[in-house]
Amino acid sequence: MRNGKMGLVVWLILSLVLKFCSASPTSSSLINRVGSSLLFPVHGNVYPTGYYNVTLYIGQPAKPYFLDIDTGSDLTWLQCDAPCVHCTEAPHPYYKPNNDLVVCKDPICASLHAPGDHKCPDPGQCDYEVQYADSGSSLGVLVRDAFAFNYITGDDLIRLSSCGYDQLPGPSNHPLDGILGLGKGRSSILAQLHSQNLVRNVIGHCLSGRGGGFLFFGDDIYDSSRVVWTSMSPDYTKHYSPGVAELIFGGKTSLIKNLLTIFDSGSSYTYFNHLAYHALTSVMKKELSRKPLKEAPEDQTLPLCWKGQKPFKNVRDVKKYFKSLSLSFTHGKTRTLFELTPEAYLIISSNGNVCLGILNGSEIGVQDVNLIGDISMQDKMVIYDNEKQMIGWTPANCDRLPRSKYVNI
Ligand SMILES: *[C@@H]1O[C@H](CO)[C@@H](O)[C@H](O)[C@H]1NC(C)=O
Ligand SMILES: CC(=O)N[C@H]1CO[C@H](CO)[C@@H](O)[C@@H]1O
Repeated sequence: MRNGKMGLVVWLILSLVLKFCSASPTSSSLINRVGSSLLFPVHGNVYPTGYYNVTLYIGQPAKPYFLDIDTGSDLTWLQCDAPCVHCTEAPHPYYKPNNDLVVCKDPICASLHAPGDHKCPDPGQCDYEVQYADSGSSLGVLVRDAFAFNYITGDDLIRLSSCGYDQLPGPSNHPLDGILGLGKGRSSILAQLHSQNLVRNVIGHCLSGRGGGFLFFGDDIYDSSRVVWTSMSPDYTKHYSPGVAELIFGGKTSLIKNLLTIFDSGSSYTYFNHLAYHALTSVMKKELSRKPLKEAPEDQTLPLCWKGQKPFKNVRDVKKYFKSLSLSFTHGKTRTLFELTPEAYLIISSNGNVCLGILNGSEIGVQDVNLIGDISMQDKMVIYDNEKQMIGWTPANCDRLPRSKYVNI
């Protein structure tokens, strides 16, 4: 889910079809081998950049595009030259759609629309409108195109090209070419890779608090026994949600129960509904009134900032004034905790103040769900296993790519 403002735009949506570019006789057996992963280095940070991006090569010939990684939506979008209305400045020339439009009758097109809402004013194309949580909608058409990547299993490098996908432009404050939709819907890139038997139906990311990190498809770059797992909620099928959580302050005080949460890498910050936000900020303000920190309303970086005697450089400088938070998920008799240390909810602004990176979701129109954004997922491997219907996390050093028996792009 992206929270940036979006206008009405003509977007291009690509549908993924994998093809071998240089099929060697052994390729297909390697590709079908279970236990392979695709690994992508990630760039960016929560602050000041505000997103994490990967580079994908799309089209024939393949051209690079920087895409925001978003586990909160399914469609992958590029700003495109269709022509583009309301497009924003992008790092690369706009994608030029090929002529391989997905037709309206195509099942993938039907899967993007609610039943009964799938109309075909122009049978030759699949129109799509995406509604964002906070603002307006974006329009697009579905196109098939190739998407090239290097795929390594063992010591073998296989170059594939696969057909792109749904393209959508980045929100206006993000100088990117588009969004990589990593959700669990049928149109997601993961579903497409999985349906080609390339990888298990699992994705994960490791976002470093120092910037950068990696994204992976497949299930063999982590040790499952070290991961804390919780079930995905069967009631909430659109997003990666472990269901409802209890928010706990300082290890013992229960602030609020029944917070429906989703893990959303497309959101830089974490968003709580106004009740939880109110409960949290009240208790924090009370705690801090006894500490040498003063509210700094003049700092517009985020809604709530505090200043110290001297400018701060790092969250480590202020950690002692803040308590940990945790989200507790209960499924049957099992209780799992997702811990938020101060690093997982604070940033240091360019003015040297410390600011709360948990925001009031009601202000951007997100009220029913609570979004666990990038800030709270830093320095953890977060894994979305659609086969077991589990979400898992484990502390990790995201600065180093996992040892590359696996991939690199
Ligand atoms: C959160 O946002 C809503 C909507 O703008 C507002 O009514 C509410 O007062 C805000 N809550 C806090 C604690 O700031
Ligand atoms: C705009 C932006 O931050 N782009 C980065 C996206 O990732 C690539 C590497 O994959 C970087 O080189 C870009 O600077």
